Amino acid sequence: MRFKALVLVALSVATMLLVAACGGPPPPTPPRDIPVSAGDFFFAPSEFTLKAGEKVRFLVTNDGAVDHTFHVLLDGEEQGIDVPVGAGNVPFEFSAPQAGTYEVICVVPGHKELGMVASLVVE
Ligand SMILES: [Cu+2]
Repeated sequence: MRFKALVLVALSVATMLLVAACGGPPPPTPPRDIPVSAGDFFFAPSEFTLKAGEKVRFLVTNDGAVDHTFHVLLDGEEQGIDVPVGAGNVPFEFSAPQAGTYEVICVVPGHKELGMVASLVVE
């Protein structure tokens, strides 16, 4: 009788573990949205803060009269983000692999010099 109870408990525990294991990994967390205004000639906000490895989604809206771009650089090196910002809202995802102060610029000639620079601080 005691052995039967023990077997039942063991089976119950095994079943619970099996059910828990079949649940699979939790669904991925959606990226954090960061709205950005690209105007003539600025980015607003002009500073962003995120964590290394955090997935964010920039929602860049061109609020100016001319085309702009959104480039991310670290120590002058392009980080694979080369987004033209024409009319409308341009969403794209970004994840900074390492901590540091990245630079966001518009590469249309003259725009960076006119103030299209933002700082992206990755902690
Ligand atoms: Cu621009």
